[in-house]
Amino acid sequence: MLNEQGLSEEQVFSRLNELLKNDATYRSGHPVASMSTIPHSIGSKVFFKTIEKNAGRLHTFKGSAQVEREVIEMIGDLLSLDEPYGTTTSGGTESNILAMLAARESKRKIKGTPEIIAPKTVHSSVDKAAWLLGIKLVKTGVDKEFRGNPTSLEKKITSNTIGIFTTAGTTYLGQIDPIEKIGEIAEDYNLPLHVDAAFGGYVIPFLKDLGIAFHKFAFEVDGVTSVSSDPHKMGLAPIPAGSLLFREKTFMKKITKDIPYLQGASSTQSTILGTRPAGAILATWAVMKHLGKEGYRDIVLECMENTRVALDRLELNPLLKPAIPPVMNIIGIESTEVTIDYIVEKMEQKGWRMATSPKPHTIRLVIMPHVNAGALNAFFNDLDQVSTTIPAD
Ligand code: 0PR
Repeated sequence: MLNEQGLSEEQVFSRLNELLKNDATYRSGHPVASMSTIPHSIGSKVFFKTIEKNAGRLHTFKGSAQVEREVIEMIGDLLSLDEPYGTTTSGGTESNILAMLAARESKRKIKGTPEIIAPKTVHSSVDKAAWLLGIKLVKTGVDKEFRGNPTSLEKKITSNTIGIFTTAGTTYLGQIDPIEKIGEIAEDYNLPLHVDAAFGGYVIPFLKDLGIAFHKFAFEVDGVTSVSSDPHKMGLAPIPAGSLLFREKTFMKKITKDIPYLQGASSTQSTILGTRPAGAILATWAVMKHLGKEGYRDIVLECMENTRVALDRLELNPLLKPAIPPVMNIIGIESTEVTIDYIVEKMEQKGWRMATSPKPHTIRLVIMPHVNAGALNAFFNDLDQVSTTIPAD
């Protein structure tokens, strides 16, 4: 109910703080399955200072328009694209919807319902995009390590296929699809290929720099048409910050709509949202400029070292094991004795905010920067106890 008379600031804060006691805080280390984290402090500062700016009105906020272009260029640098066409978005969901829209609007004439083919490990936002855009999402098989199977994918191509979606850093296991092989298929059939690197976009380039792993996943693969990558995940920007980059201008044009009553840069929009916070874009710019490649490399190294801490703890528990050797800072944990549901119930009672994945049925750990060695050890102390306590019949 909206009160008739306003409350004092003090009353408002006191009531709000009471309500927010139920929120987990990143500082506690408890959200161990979140892809967000504490934004870098420079990002928070810029965000608060620029809170009233609207990126849906880039004619009014011309400086912000320039900053957005520079953000796209910096992300292009990470994704091996010198001349990127693209836009910032509110996150991975919006980017996937826009990438699918670009494929739909670029399609040659087809008779039936347009189809997008994707390994079954794609994020649920790809299902959402297909649902919104009237597209049939055809899901294909994965190998033993949950990477998309190119042969299974190629077999599903029909005259109604309008594009292929893949993932670099899957939500459940952090796995990377064989983008190079799938890129060849996309080229052979002249189909647009989207890579959802919402999570992996700020991880995979640095795994390479660190000599940990080398994956071709973005525009260095010829067949790739578009890549999404989220600053508000491993990019350490405040929410909502996503991005979608295209290799060619024609695809960008397919998602651009005229807004005839507005002037200059405001007279077209390439996002789903109209009014949208420029603050998140400006904060992304500040965080990226401030950290540089070196700063991100250090963060990824720390997350990978903490992933090792988690793996070492897992090895000590004979009843738990990782579903696959982790590719990045995401681990899916399988339990051999006690059911995942039981473990989740007991861990939630202990105050952990748990997440599971269906296939393979695992407990999901995302080792973000706030999930430090201390938080991990506290988590595993509880997990060891719960996973080795067989429930009574
Ligand atoms: N792509 C991948 C690979 C993702 O993991 C996520 C987020 C997205 C796209 C969507 O990103 P946004 O949340 O920025 O739109 N996955 C998160 C997770 O599973 C959050 C999430 C979960 C978002 C379910 C949407 C959703 O329906 O932790």
